[in-house]
Amino acid sequence: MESRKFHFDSLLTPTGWQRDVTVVIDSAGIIAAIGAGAGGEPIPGIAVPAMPNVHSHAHQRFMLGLAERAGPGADSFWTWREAMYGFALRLSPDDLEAVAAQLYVEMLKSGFSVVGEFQYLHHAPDGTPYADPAEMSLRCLAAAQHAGIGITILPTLYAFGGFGGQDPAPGQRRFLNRAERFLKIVDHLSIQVASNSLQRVGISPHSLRAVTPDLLREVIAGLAADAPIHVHVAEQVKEVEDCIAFCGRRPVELLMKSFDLSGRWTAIHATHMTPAETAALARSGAIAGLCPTTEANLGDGIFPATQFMAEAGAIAIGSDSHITVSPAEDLRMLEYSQRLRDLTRNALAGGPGRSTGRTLYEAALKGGARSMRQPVGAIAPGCRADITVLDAGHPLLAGRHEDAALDTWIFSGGNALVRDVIVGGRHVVQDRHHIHEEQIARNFRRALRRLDT
Ligand code: NGQ
Ligand code: ZN
Repeated sequence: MESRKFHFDSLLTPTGWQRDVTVVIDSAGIIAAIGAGAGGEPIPGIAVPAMPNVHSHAHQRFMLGLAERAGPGADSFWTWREAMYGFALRLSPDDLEAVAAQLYVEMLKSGFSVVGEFQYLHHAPDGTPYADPAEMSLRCLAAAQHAGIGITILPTLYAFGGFGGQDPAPGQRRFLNRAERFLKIVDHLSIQVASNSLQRVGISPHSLRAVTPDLLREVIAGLAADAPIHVHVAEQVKEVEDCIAFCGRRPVELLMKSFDLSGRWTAIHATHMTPAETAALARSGAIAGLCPTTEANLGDGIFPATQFMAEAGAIAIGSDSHITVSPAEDLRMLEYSQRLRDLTRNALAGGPGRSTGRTLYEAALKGGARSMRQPVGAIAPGCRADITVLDAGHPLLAGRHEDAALDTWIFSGGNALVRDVIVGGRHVVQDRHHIHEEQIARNFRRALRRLDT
């Protein structure tokens, strides 16, 4: 790619809002300089760093709208999970690639620029590995490449059906690996991403239900020292109860006792914590990967965000099941969950006079970049040029500037306000249109017809 220059009317930098600025991007898609005044291609609107989406299960995109019907018995996370397994058993590699590409276009159009793909459909529907055991994760990389989104691929380590090494259920057969084959998948993906500046590799031990600490330690010993590690933890009350019955400790306690958590770790959900666990997780430097719209959809509970953020805990957001794909809506739901619980307003603003949207947006940028381990999350020299531009001409933004515009996006306008998105200097969403959206949508519809939903 050639080096490029874009001009923005209004831009959020680490030192605050700037007006009338030109961003110079080098041929590798990295920001070389930010300067005052005109020059370069004008992109009208309000520019902010694009948001990382740290938690995605791409395959779940294809069951949207099909799990919101009641019964026969009482509905719960666990009955949803059974339904999800049924869908997961049907996707071929071609289907997954088509579904993921469509999802990634939707992410880009909502203002995300990099995705953490927590990918656990490794094998054929009967549980037999594909000729290349990394096949399904490679399809996610191909989909990301086609869509032009950054990706941290996190192949999932999954070996057991419950705490203490229980046998897996038949519906989990596509997910299963032990250390040796799992590390082959990681190695193959590492070779694949080596020359791609938008892609990197980490791992995702599914949960302390699906891996034992010993198995996970064995795998970590075989990884690059800085590879990110994402793990689901303490999402459901039953999971907490089962963990206590198994070992006398709660899941977050067990995780922190078994591993030396640090900024390399992202704890997904961490919904059910005591105040002592909340403080300890915040101090550990691990990122809390929150998925507020999915957590609401699945009836998980409310993350203790007021305490966690007051203790300087790092947060990031993810669209997880993709029930909605929208950084604005996930941040809004996070804030509203605290308001509904505590009967307050501006629960997470972080101090008098501060904008709630700005505080949350900047926290999720910083935590998201660390969680993805990619040079994103800020419009500053040395960072990748991942930029989301809001439509200043939209009536909702009339007379709204800077923090008030950000708050209007997050609390009122949502995805409808996103006009342009740049990833690594490439202008992939232009005036609400993704450069490959027709072809990707065609492939997606074809896959859906094949799957006959
Ligand atoms: C998942 N989803 O892996 O897709 C999980 C459900 C489980 C969320 N936790 C399965 N939201 O946790 O066992
Ligand atoms: Zn998940």
